[in-house]
Amino acid sequence: MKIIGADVFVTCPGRNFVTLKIITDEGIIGLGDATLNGRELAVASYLRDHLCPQLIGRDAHAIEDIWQFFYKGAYWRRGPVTMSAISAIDMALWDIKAKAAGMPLYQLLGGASRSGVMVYCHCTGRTLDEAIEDYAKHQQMGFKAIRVQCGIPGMETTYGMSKGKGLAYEPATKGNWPQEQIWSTERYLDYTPKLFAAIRDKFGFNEHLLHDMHHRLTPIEAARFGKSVEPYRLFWMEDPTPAENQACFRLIREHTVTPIATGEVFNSIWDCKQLIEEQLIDYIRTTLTHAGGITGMRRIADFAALYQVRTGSHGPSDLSPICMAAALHFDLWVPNFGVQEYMGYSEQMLEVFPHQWQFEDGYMHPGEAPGIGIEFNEQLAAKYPYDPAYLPVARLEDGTLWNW
Ligand code: KDG
Ligand code: MG
Repeated sequence: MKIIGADVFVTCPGRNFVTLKIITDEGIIGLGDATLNGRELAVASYLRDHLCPQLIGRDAHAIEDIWQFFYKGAYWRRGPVTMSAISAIDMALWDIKAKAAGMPLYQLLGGASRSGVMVYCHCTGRTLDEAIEDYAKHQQMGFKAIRVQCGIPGMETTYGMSKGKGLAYEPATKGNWPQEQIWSTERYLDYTPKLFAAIRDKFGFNEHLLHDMHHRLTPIEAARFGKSVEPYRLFWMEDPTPAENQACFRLIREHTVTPIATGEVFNSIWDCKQLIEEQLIDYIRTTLTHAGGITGMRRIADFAALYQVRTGSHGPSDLSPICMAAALHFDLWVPNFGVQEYMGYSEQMLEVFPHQWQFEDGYMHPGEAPGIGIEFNEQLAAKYPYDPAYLPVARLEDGTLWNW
């Protein structure tokens, strides 16, 4: 089966998504997600100008060879732009292979290891009371795992805080420049344990409680945080400190048993190596869209399994529904599955990407359609052209640029 076409679409049905469509001479098409929030056009160009022309004429079944060709063959390895492009190609080719086999992708990977995929949702609020209200809403929807974030007194806004009551969290702002936000570690460290105390006090310990620190703390601050929240038994604390220097996590580990998740910004197995090998984390957050598609993620998950590290893939709504659909197949199969993030999508987004997945009582299932079970409505997508938007940057109160 030969590849005869590869098209790239950048569409904004509320958020910018980069979609790759691979066409074969047998009429089977595959879809891949190449979205890199705030850098969409760079990935679209990498695909359009460099990789797509080199796909034409290749055997669509040769997934591993194509992956290796683009990974090793560029000479310049890794990096988010390169790896998002490779990931989209890989996802689209697995979609094609599974469609050709007449099977849902999870069957091709080895079959289901569980009956459903536990997903965690986002609970947010400008205040603690709003967060409690939002938690109750998500609990009623059946979620078994809930991430909790809220506004912090003395800070105008913070990571994970919704812009208005009842609104879903949206970090990016439209325009050509990132918004600047002020961050205070001291205020955060003092206030956040009160949020967990209030949630556990009101709702008990029935749901898994998760929290994202979004790379804001130093290792010793993260250690203090993890230790101080142990009574609330978090499922995980996410991205406690930036992970470029992986040895930093050792200090956190020495002080707390609060489980640690990291890796949403990683794009290869090499980014995870020391963290996994030295058992410095409990959950690896790499995603299909940024860490090499099914081919890259399968290698990371198998390596992680040796050290009892489980998967907890990134699944914000700034990755397209194509990534979500494929992730559910991966999650249903992967033996060392932990949890899957599911932020959800607007009606408008789901109209552009009609999907097969189902949600019931806190668990999701990718459905039984051959392939990854997602479509792309090109005509509708064309009505929503690219609209520049950027993630914010953070500064300390004295103006020093910090980690957002
Ligand atoms: O584009 C950046 C977002 O995907 C990220 O901020 C979301 O941290 C995130 C999460 O855990 O979902
Ligand atoms: Mg995160």
